Amino acid sequence: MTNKNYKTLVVSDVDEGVQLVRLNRPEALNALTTGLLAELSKVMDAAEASDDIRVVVLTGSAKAFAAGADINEMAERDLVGMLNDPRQQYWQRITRFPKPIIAAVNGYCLGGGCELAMHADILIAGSDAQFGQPEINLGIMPGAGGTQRLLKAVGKSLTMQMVLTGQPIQARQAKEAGLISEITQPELTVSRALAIGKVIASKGSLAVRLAKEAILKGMDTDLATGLRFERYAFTVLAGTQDREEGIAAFKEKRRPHFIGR
Ligand code: CO8
Repeated sequence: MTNKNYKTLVVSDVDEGVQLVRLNRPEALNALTTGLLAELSKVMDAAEASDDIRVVVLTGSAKAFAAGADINEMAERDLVGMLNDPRQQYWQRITRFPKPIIAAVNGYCLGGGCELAMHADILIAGSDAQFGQPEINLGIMPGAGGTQRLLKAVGKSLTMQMVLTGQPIQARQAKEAGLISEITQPELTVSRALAIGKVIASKGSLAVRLAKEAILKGMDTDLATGLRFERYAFTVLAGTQDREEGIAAFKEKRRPHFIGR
């Protein structure tokens, strides 16, 4: 079953705690319009509020995860339009999403599309995927994290090469560089992402949330601050029923049943 209330997304029913969201602008290789980002933001609001949704899997089509920001729309925005760009709040919405996001990437993953994929916590890709920041070919540069998140994921040299030449890398190089964690056959990317999502969804949601927060904290802080946050988060979990259940289940040699408390 899918939700038909979106123009640019296909949102599937939640399955074992995982919601699949498919970008759906086939006429433009899923180029990201303001409307698409607004819809995605709305989906994120609903997913955050829902206890049933533990993980979101974000995907595109077989040909493209997303080929970037919509260039036609971008062309209409001048400097003032950019300063007042409503898309900033939508990107922020995705950044602040507290539950895990898995990007299942096939085909072109370029510009804003690559930046969107890098908002995910786990990226997996089909062997035919290609990742790039081609903005330089348009006389501009990445504007939604492409210089920063890519740098943290793959380091300075490859980031410079990708951003300054505009040339994409293939899935294999993306895996070697640490941008993605797994390569699959293209037709299996989504099912593999859903399977990973279901494993995560079976864990204690408080532990998942705090672990995600701690890892992201480590992306943009010094080690001592990151370790302090980890220690606090670890300590907070000592007060949860899920911790008691996890330890009891281990001792009783059974599967834990976590309740998110
Ligand atoms: N925007 C709008 N339309 C697009 C885009 C795009 N980014 N990419 C593809 N399309 C459209 C094409 O215009 C074409 O439409 P039509 O059939 O009406 O002519 C249709 O999708 C199919 O595309 P192609 O015919 O070009 O397909 P090909 O298989 O020949 O080529 C490519 C595929 C190589 C991906 C090619 O389409 C391409 O180079 N696309 C543009 C890639 C690009 O430059 N992306 C970066 C865009 S800029 C950006 O992302 C900045 C982000 C900043 C975010 C800041 C937020 C605040």
